[in-house]
Amino acid sequence: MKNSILNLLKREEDFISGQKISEMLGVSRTAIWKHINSLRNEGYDIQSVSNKGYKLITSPDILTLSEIRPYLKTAYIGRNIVHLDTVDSTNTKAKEIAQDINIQDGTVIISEEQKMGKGRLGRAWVSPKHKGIWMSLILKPDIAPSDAAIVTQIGAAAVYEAIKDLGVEAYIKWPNDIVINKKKVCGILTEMNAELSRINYIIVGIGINVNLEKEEIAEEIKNVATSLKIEAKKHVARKEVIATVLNNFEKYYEKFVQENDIKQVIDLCKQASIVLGKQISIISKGKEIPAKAIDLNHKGELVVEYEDGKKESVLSGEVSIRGFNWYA
Ligand code: BT5
Repeated sequence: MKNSILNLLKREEDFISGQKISEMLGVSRTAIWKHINSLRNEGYDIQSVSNKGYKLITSPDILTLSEIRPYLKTAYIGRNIVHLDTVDSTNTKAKEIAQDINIQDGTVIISEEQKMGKGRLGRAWVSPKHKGIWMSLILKPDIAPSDAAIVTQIGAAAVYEAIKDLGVEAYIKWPNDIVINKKKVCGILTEMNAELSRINYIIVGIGINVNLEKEEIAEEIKNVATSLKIEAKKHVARKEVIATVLNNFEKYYEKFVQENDIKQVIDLCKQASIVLGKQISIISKGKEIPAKAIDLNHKGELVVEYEDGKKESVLSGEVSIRGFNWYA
C-alpha cells in the first residue's frame, strides 16, 4: 500500500487530495496519513496542505525499486529488488535467498551498507552507508558451469559503459576490476552454485564506490581506491547508475544466454583493457610468474605469453594479476 501511495504521489505533479487517494486505492484516510508519515521517515519530503492534500517535493537517495524503476528498461533483471538498510554481505544474502527455487530470475539484492563485504579469496570489500552501490544479482542461466566465468566480463562491460556515460574514462583490469586514473572504483565477485553439468544459480556481486569524497575513503584502501564523485567531480545519482548497469547487463547477458553471442562484450573488454599488451605477473599459489597479456578469448580468459614463449589462457578466479606501478 505504501508503495502504491508513493507511486501516486510520483505520478501527480500537483497536490493530490487524501479523498482522491482513498478512493483510488480503497484505503481509509487515517491509513494514508500513517503511510505518508512512514514515507517521511524514510526521507521522502511530502508537503501536506489542508484542503489540497499531499505533494511529493523530493525523494531520498535510497535504492528501492520505487526509486530505481523510472530508469529501468529491463525485462526481468532488477524487476524484483530486495532492498536492505544493512547486511553482512549482499552476496551471502543472495545465496540464502536463492535457496528458494521459486525466486525470480534476475532478483537483485541491494544494501545501503555492508558490514562484511566480500572480495575474492577471502579479502574484504569496504562498503560504507549510502556512499556506493553494493548489490548482487541472482541469475539462473541454462548454460554449462564452465561458461559461468564469462558473466564477470558481462558485469565489467556493463559497469564500464555506465561509467563512460558519466563522461569519465575508465578501464577494465581483468578479470573483475574497473579502474579510473589507476585506482579501483568497482570490483565484481561472481559466485556459483552448480552440479557437474548444471548451474543452480550464479550470484554476481557488484561493488561501486559512488559518492565518497577523498577523505572518506577508508585508510586501508586510500592508495588504491577512488570513487565516481572524485573522478566525475560531481555528485552522482546512485539510482541512475544502478539502472544503467542493470540495463546494460541484461542487454549483453540475454545475447549470451539466448544466442551464445559474447562478441560485443569481449570486444568492449579488450578495448577498455588496462592489461592487454602489458607486462604483468601472474600470482598463483603464492608464486609470481612474469608474463605478457596478449589477448582475451571468447570464454573471457586472459591469454598470456610467458618469457619462454609458451602461451596459456588463464581462467578468472584461478589467479590474481598485478601490474607494475598501476597503483600509485
Ligand atoms: C573484488 O575482490 O574486487 C570483488 C568485490 C565485490 C564487492 C561486491 S559489493 C556487493 C557484493 N557483496 C559482497 O560481499 N561483495 C560483492 P578483489 O579483487 O579480491 O579485491 C579486493 C581488494 O580490493 C581488497 O583487498 C582491497 O585492497 C580493495 N578494496 C576493498 N574495498 C574496496 C573499495 N570499496 N574500493 C576499492 N577497492 C577496495
